[in-house]
Amino acid sequence: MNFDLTVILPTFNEAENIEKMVVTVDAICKAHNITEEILVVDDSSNDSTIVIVKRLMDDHPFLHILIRTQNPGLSPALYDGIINAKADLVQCIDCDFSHPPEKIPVFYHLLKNEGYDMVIGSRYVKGGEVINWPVLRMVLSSGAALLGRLLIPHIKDSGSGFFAINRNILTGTQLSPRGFRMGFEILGKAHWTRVQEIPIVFRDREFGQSKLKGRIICDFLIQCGSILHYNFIAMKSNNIIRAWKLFLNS
Ligand SMILES: Nc1nc2c(ncn2[C@@H]2O[C@H](COP(=O)(O)OP(=O)(O)OP(=O)(O)O)[C@@H](O)[C@H]2O)c(=O)[nH]1
Ligand SMILES: [Mg+2]
Repeated sequence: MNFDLTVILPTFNEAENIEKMVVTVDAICKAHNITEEILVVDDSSNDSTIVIVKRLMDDHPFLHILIRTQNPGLSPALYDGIINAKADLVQCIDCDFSHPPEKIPVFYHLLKNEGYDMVIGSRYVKGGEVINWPVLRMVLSSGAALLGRLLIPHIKDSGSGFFAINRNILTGTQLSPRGFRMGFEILGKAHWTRVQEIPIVFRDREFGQSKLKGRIICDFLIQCGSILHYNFIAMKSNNIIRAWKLFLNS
């Protein structure tokens, strides 16, 4: 079967959200004539997430699951999902309704019909917003976004987990996925030409528990070092210079 789009749902213990996410994403795609694969990438959840997905797979032929047993983490899971997707156009979206699934057709249109390489759902462009975050979370996220802008200045929300790519831009790149910011890894290393941010309203999860840990800050700093090394020491990319030129010309 040919799929227009693969929607990746990364999961770790999302039993309270997974079924509703699958049903919602499918309804939105069907309403927009998008033939989608939904690929759940699970890091061996110890709740009933996997059981629920396997049950849903019986009557949802477009639903697949990848169960990972090594190197757990959101970015490594997204990377495996991108590699194993059946479509070249790939959408990543958190499985807790923090990212609005109804925006998926907008991402798809920009990739498919407008030829963008990457589309980012941004909390920090005009019209974007975060609802119900504690102050500390807001400060940490804004600080990370600012640090991200030192490397990729023309993108305001490089750390957003709600993004879509044409995965052909990964050909020949050597990514080192770690932490929570897979989109930033792609911006720092992959062969993109046209990237677009669209505003999204990010809502705190209603059900299930956050998997965010303090270690994520450390992971992000290591990732910044890795992108700097990739661009200026290994000389495998000139994305930082290109991003600065785009920023200064905008
Ligand atoms: N496969 C996999 N998915 C993960 C892992 N950690 C988090 N996720 C998923 O990635 C998405 C984002 O994780 P969250 O815990 O919601 O992180 P967050 O949105 O920054 O935190 P909250 O605002 O508290 O929800 C969710 O769908 C999680 O289930 C992991 O180690 N492996
Ligand atoms: Mg979340």
